[in-house]
Amino acid sequence: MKISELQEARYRYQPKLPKMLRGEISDIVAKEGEKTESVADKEKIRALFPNTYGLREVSFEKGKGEKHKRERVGVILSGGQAAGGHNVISGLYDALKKADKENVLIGFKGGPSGLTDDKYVEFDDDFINRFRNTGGFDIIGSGRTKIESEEQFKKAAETAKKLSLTAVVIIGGDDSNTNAAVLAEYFKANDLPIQVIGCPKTIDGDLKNDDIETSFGFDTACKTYSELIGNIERDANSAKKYWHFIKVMGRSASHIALECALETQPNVCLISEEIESKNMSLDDIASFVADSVAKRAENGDNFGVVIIPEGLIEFIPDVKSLISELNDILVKYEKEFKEMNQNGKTSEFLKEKLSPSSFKTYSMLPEEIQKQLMMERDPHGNVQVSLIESEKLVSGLVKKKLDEMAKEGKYKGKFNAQHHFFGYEGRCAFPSNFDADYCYSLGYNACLLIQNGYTGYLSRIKNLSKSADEWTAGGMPITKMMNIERRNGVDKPVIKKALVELDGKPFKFYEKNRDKWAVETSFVYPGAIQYYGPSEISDRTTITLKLEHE
Ligand code: FBP
Repeated sequence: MKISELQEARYRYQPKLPKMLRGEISDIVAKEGEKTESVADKEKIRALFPNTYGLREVSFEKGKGEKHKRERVGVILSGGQAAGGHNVISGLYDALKKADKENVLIGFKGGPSGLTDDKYVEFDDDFINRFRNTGGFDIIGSGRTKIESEEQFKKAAETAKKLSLTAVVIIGGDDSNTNAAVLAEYFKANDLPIQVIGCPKTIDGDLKNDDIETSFGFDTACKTYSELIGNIERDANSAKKYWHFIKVMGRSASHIALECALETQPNVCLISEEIESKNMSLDDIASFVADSVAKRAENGDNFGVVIIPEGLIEFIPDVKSLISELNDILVKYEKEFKEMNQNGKTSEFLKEKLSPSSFKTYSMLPEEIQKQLMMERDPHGNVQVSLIESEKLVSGLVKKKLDEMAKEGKYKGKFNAQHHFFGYEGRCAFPSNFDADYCYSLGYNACLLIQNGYTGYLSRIKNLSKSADEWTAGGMPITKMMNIERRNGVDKPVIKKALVELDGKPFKFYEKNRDKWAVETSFVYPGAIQYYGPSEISDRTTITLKLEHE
């Protein structure tokens, strides 16, 4: 198979480990901290996880450890791709082999279903070496299966017993690590000596808290999108004839949109969390963007860039209520909807079932968006926002608003819109040095958690705004991050998503500058990810992480 020169060079890149993880595995010891409680719904989560609730936080430090047991570990890549997944696996593999050459790493194919359906490969050096420091999840593939039925648990246990597994590592986002917590609890409750460790993955950046400073993949995805947005800004500033509406991934939280805005300084960046907190309607959003378009037109600048977070639609309060009602209705009347898709009587049916205010919101939306809102939910009950063309929705509303303003003599300009969606482009790029190092460390550290007997923990590497030398390693009980949320019409224990904090430093920085950016052309062109060269360029991380932790 032909490989690129960059891939060839990246095979030789040695990811940086925190200083404290270097040296012999047996020279690292675990130190336990405080007992933990879940972030919310304590009693309910405690009752659902009687064997894995309230565990203590763990930090690793240098010291004289004991001889560890022999391991046979299975690893799963779960959910959406994020740059660095291959490095989590190579870090885990290297640590296992360093601890004992006889240790075995097995990769389950196609996500969590690989475990329930007994589909796996066993890794060796040649296999792993072909994937070091590369993007993608193609080493074993990924999937979004939710392990929740008794039958799935039994099948997972059968596979694990058949393969004599001592542990399973799940590399995933909030939903996938919820799977990890549930599986850890099941194994414990059934006296099965199989540990479960999670690793925080998601480009969305919403799996974070005091312990998990960022999820992997966020850094690479934001840098990739920011490069493209910067290129578009430069094109806009050259041609001076288009307003570009750019939707960026991030199913729920707006961390990606915000980071890209901090990197590229567009004219407008919508932040879903702010829209929700200010109770902004679709009309308010249109006025907000149209205001920038009109002010720039007064200066003769009929061009600009607007960044829209993928999850926007679910945060507009009236649309949010509509979606929540639709979620319940779609589950309750599944059969009827299948029939209706053929006879086109959806609107009449919804008029009967939705509340009057939600039906009004539904009726205001363009037909395409109405259809997109009715599309099948993912296996975790989420609306598939990547399929909703909110960039077109917003530009359409802005155009309407500008037409009204023109009639009132408040706008004289030209408005031509271009639309973009940057999502899949950023998930499988070669991991930035940050993600390559972070992921390798997460995988390596997962092995230490296993060797020290922990289960139901998330691999935790901290101090990430400093150089890798100063990073620290440990583990955090997954139940600490959980709360109860309504999914597919049912209350479920899930990891609480971290949304953009409106009093956090990244948003405050944006808020302070946005009025200027809205009118002036303050674009910044970040350029492509650099893998080699001066460390201040090739190892730099996101502005978000820097602002949050400096
Ligand atoms: P994860 O939460 O699994 O990491 O996935 C996030 C994401 O990339 C979102 O940004 C996006 O909305 C979604 O996946 C797309 O899912 P799919 O790959 O199934 O189309």
